[in-house]
Amino acid sequence: MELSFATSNENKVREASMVLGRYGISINQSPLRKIEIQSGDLAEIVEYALSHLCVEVDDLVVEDDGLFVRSLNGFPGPYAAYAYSTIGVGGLLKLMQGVIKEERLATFKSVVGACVGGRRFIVEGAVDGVITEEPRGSSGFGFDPVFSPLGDDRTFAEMSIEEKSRRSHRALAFSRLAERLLKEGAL
Ligand code: ITT
Repeated sequence: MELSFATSNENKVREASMVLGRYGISINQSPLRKIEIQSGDLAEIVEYALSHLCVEVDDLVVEDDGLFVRSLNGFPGPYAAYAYSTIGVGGLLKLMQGVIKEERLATFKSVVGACVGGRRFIVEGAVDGVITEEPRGSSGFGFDPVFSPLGDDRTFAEMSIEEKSRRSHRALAFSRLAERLLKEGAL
């Protein structure tokens, strides 16, 4: 089966493709874009986007992510894309200057929504980690150079895409989607 991913971010497609490929599902980037409402709740953003896109198309996927930094009371949360394009990685590190290692906890969350065979599916994945004191690595995208998942000293940007696509919030959400589709006979 083949799904279309309505996203402007080709890195997301590459990672999702690695995860879904393990289940025999292929995915391509769709030129359609999700309408993104302002909400603190990623699932609400995804549900709204699906409610518009799924009227016209089927076998479609959307994803919304957030980066929740504990010492910043959850900022940037669902505004991670805006924070990345405005203050960037450097700005985030500046905001966290003086925050000690033990208090640099953060969570990456992914909510993935799909309409397949006329049915809607919403799944989530989250991974806890720390915001490093300086950027490391050149793989991946966005905040990857400063996010290090708990239990590993490396940042996501120091891992291959193959490895990140086994451990990330996106990896969890897309494997959950594949499992739901298989379990509910939607493929
Ligand atoms: P869409 O077209 O799918 O919306 P986007 O990149 O704008 O693509 P989001 O709205 O979900 O995606 O924004 C999430 C932002 O969070 C993204 O732009 C990155 O800056 C950051 N982000 C999300 N997942 C990430 C990951 O795996 N690694 C690093 N940064 C990530």
